[in-house]
Amino acid sequence: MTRRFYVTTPIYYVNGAPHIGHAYTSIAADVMARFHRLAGDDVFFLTGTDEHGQKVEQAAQAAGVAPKEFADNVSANFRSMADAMAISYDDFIRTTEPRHIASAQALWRKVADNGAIYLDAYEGWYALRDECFYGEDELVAGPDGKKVAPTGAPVEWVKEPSYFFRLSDYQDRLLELYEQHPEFLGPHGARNEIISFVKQGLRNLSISRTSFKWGIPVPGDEQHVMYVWFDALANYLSALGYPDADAPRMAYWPASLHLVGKDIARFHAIYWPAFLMAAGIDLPKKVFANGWWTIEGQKMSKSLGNVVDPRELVAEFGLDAVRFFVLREVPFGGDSDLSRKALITRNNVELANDLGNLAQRTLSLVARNCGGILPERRMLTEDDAKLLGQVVVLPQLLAAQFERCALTDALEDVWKVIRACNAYIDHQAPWALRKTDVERMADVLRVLLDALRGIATMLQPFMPDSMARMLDQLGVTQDERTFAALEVALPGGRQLPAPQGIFPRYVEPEQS
Ligand code: ME8
Repeated sequence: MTRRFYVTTPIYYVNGAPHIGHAYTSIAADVMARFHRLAGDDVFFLTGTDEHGQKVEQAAQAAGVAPKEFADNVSANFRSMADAMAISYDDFIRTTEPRHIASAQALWRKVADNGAIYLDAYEGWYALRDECFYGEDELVAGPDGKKVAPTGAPVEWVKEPSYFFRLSDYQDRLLELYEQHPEFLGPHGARNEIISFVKQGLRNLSISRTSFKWGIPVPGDEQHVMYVWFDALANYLSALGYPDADAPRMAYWPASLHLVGKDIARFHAIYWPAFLMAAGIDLPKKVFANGWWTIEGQKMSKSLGNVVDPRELVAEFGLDAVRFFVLREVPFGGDSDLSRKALITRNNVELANDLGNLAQRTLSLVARNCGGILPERRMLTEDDAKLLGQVVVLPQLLAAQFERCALTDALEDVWKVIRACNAYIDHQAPWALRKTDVERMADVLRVLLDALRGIATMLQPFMPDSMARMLDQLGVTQDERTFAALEVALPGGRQLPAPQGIFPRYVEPEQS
């Protein structure tokens, strides 16, 4: 039976332009979606924009445009960033769309009908930047001695009528969820943090605001708009057609994976499952939090002027070099630093040298010495079998790594094989065999071509464009690019196209 795989990115706030941090989570989710498609799963991949709330309203005011018009522009920018990064989303949800508004209201009604919402008044701290309520005990001293949120965001005292969600009723069930399903939340650091936060005791959550208008009206009480996080989290269901149980996309629920940044783990691992429990809806299978990027050692911020638009990096280094770098540089889930030097080194050492040269050397030997024709697969020597044995297990090995969101480890598994191929080609020296044993030369080249096919197939999710070009050069047809297709050897005799370099070395332009 085909397995369904529903993966989501956060929906991004439209209060500012997209940057490399946003692109990062989307690239990781894209790699997961592409991997599962190639594994034969039925994939639904959702991304989009989070357009309501006070933060967006204020950004629109500052720009002197109406919130909807502002959101239209920034949302289009996020979509074009996703397209530029080759994010293969199946749908792009916007929270200002009527389908989302109706769905979020239906979810609210369901939760309210089940008795989990009541009207009261909120008095407490709110951090606009985080769109988050904080308890007095969570605040810390800021640089000027003033109280700030644990994230460093300024807080203000808010006092207004509000609907509340009975979050405290769900404390035990949430702890049970983390306990019984250790795979629900990762990585370990985020899991431990959330568990200890919940163990300290959950307060009921204010889920509506009356002091501004830019939000989804609370059903039955138009004085209130929904708290932006209730609205935003509902996107994962609204895109599927909730509450229409017969909507074909509802078959994708529960989500297989919500990929988020570590800053918003709390909302996804506490609030979201609690809302769903209250509504009687199945819980997502997994929430995984990626780490944080700094730029040349510094936090990215508008005031420092170091906000990196991923499209600028792509223009300079190429898309696949950027996609590769962000997932290769640090174990997925950990924090990392984006530096030009590290990006160039990864590109030159691992892409241009380890992989690009291997392909180029092999393919040019085939072009020169075999007339560009794919040699037959014949008897394998022990060395051949050992190398190909490492390739054959890659789909299984990577599936296990993907299951635990270990994207960097998955790349390392492939690179081990690439390094083994380089050792093999140096040891077998097919260029020398040309003079002594032409048949053995053809066998060695065939082994290398098969290994490269396996490597390129497994790397497609990470670097779709360059691996498509590599597979073209290896004579692999479109139908032969799935993981399952690797089980069938290509028939010899195919004419391969003329080899062309795939990963150029990056040379810093001369400073004048
Ligand atoms: O939080 N490093 O939207 P947002 C790594 N609308 N990832 C980063 C990053 C960085 N420096 N900066 C941003 C919101 N991200 C809500 C989400 S979901 C129902 C609602 C990524 O625009 C990371 O995934 O602030 C983070 O969680 C997300 O962008 C926050 O985007």
